[in-house]
Amino acid sequence: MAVACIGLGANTGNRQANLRLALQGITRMARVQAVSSLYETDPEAATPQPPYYNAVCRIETGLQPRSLLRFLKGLEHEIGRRPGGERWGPRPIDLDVLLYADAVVESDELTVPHPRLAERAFVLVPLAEIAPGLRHPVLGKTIAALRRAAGAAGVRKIAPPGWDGVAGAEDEPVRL
Ligand code: A4P
Ligand code: MG
Repeated sequence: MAVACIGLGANTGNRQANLRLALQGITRMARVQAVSSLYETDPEAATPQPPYYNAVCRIETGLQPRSLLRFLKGLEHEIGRRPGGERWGPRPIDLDVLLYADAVVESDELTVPHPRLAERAFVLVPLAEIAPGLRHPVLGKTIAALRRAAGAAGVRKIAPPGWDGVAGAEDEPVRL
């Protein structure tokens, strides 16, 4: 089993519902250990597009990195994303493998840690909530340090942890 962090983003449709569907889907293949607050973020994009909802989750999974990516791509399709849109274009759901244990992967299909992780406030602000002490295996810096350096411009909290109803749900005591 390995601990991995997944970035979730959506900027079309019912953004919060799309992120929740993705988290529910992820529970089919992984234990969701923690989910960040929900944020609305200014788009990083070449053309004007709606603001994103972003969040990050920490999971424990038996899938290897490439299988995890393929599973997440299938989930994007289930939630209504179709291939062929413009790069960084508007999308109902985007699921990125941000970190996978301390693995460094570089192939045509998959780059881990995610190549733009270290400069994106919309990733680092939620990631620092749930994994501040994790160290970026290439840069050697903690997520907390990267988050401090990136700041939080354009990142607004919409809802505190618990918005998704998924994290730790299986650990809830049974109420009779
Ligand atoms: N790929 C390689 N490494 C990874 C990885 N670690 N995780 C490949 C996920 N995918 C990875 O991705 C294109 C290809 O990247 C995949 O087929 C996979 O093999 P995609 O999701 O199909 O397309 P994309 O998302 O448009 O491209 P890209 O380069 O992944 O963009 P990003 O970095 O995901 O950025 N602004 C705000 N505020 N919030 C956002 O969430 N997201 C993006 C997309 C741009 N601007 C944003 C946000
Ligand atoms: Mg992507």
